[in-house]
Amino acid sequence: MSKPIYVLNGPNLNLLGVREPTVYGKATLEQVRELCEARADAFGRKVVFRQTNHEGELIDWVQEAREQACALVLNPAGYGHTSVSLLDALRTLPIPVVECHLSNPAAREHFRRHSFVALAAAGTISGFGPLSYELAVDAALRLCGAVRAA
Ligand code: CA2
Repeated sequence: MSKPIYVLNGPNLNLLGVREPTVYGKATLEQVRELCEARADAFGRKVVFRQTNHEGELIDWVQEAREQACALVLNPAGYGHTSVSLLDALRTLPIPVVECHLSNPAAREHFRRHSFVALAAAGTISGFGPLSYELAVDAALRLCGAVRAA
C-alpha cells in the first residue's frame, strides 16, 4: 500500500471563498481538497488534507507526516513568514516538502517575501490560486515516484 501525500494548510485558510475573494479567489478549501484528491487519484495515490489555525497542531501533523506520508504539500499561510518551530519540524522530515501558496507573496507586502518554510522545501509553487495546489500535488507525485494509473 503506497503512502499518501499530506496536504496541510495553516491559519485562516478555512475562510477561503468566504472572505476576501479579491485576494484569494472564490474557491472554498473544500473545493481545493477535491482538486488535490482528483490529481492524486489519477496516480493511484490518496491525499490526507487538513487545515488548522493552531501552530502546535500544524507541527504535530508535520511530525505525523514523517512516518505516514510519501511527500508533504504545505501552505503554511502566515506561519511560513514567522515560525522557526515549523521550520525545525520540517527539517526533521526525510520526505520532500512542496511549499504552496494561492497568491504570489513575492508580489505583495515586504514582510511576505521571507519564508522559513522555503528553507526546508524542495520547491515553492505560488500565485496560481487553486491551480497552485494541483501543481504542488503534481510535483509531490513526481517526487514520490508515482506512476499514472492506466
Ligand atoms: O497565498 C497564500 O496561500 C498565503 O499562504 C495565504 C496567507 C498569507 O499570509 C500568505 O502570505 C500567503 C493568508 C491566508 C489567509 O486566508 C484567507 C482566506 C480567505 C479570507 C481571508 C484569509
